[in-house]
Amino acid sequence: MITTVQHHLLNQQRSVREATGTFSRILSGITLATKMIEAKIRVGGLTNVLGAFGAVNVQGEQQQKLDVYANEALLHCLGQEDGVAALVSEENDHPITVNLDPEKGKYIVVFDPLDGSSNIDVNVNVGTIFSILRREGDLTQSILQPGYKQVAAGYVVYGPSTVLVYTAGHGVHSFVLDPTVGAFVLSQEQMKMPEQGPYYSTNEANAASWPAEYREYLAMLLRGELGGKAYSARYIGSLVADFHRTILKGGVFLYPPTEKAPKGKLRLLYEANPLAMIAEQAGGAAVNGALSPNGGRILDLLPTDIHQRTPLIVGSKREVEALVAAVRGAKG
Ligand code: AHM
Ligand code: MG
Repeated sequence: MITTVQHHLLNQQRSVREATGTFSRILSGITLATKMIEAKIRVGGLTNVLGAFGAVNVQGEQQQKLDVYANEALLHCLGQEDGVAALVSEENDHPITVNLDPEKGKYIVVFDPLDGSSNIDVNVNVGTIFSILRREGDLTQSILQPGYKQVAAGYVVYGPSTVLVYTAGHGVHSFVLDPTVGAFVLSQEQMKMPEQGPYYSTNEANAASWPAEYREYLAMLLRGELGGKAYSARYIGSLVADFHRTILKGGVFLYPPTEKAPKGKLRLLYEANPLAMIAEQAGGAAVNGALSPNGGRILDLLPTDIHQRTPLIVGSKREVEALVAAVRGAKG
């Protein structure tokens, strides 16, 4: 039997008494937008969608950069939904309000329309990341909720196949886009991240400017002191793709603070939070490496700005716990 993502969500929602269908419609809006994005990516080189925004193509039309297109697709597919109070995008400086009627606009959707943009022009995996929050009174306060309050989170990775992974707080499920019917079809329910894995994933070119404890942590992984086997490296430079490998194979992805980006590079609301929720739901962990007993659990951080950055260490439990111990050992 084929189960589409819409069926899957409806089945899950049946157990929620007050479910009105709004949430399912929002997810449909997201999946429609990601199908539009994937269709553009598939023919990228053919239709002049690659390259700099602002350039004019051979037909004399304005070329549209793929991340601008991706943003517009999401704004279009979600901007007409009554149940959406506001949309927050990496591509927009400010939230876009949709329906401020408190009786109707119950959700806020936060997204990174096309993550890994440096990979767009070289035909390497990119992705879309999203997070759904419940509006609780004041809009700004609702947008700046800590990640543990997310109602749902997910991502789509545009790779050799297009895969959607989402959680609504009851496990993590993955779907593959079947291009022949245009539907995301269930491929795995209740995904679990291995407790430990073979890979570390980081931009090692930054290592000289990381805090020393991160270099020591990496050296420990390379010496095989965690679990007996030396780790191997994998780094794509697209967070969604690096995370997707980590959830399937186990290991750790880390983007520590650097001299250039002392607060980290990745964004809390639409990169770290959704992936942290998915990681935890799959049995993994995500921290920012703070010197606190839980190592700065990502989902506990209280955002102060919609585009706020954070260091991110996410992956299998064993590796994330070892990082927290390394930070505490160095500074504690
Ligand atoms: P983007 O949202 O502008 O694409 O930036 C985020 C990306 C992530 O996908 C990836 O993990 C990271 O930046 C790579 O950064 P770096 O090139 O510094 O290694
Ligand atoms: Mg991004």
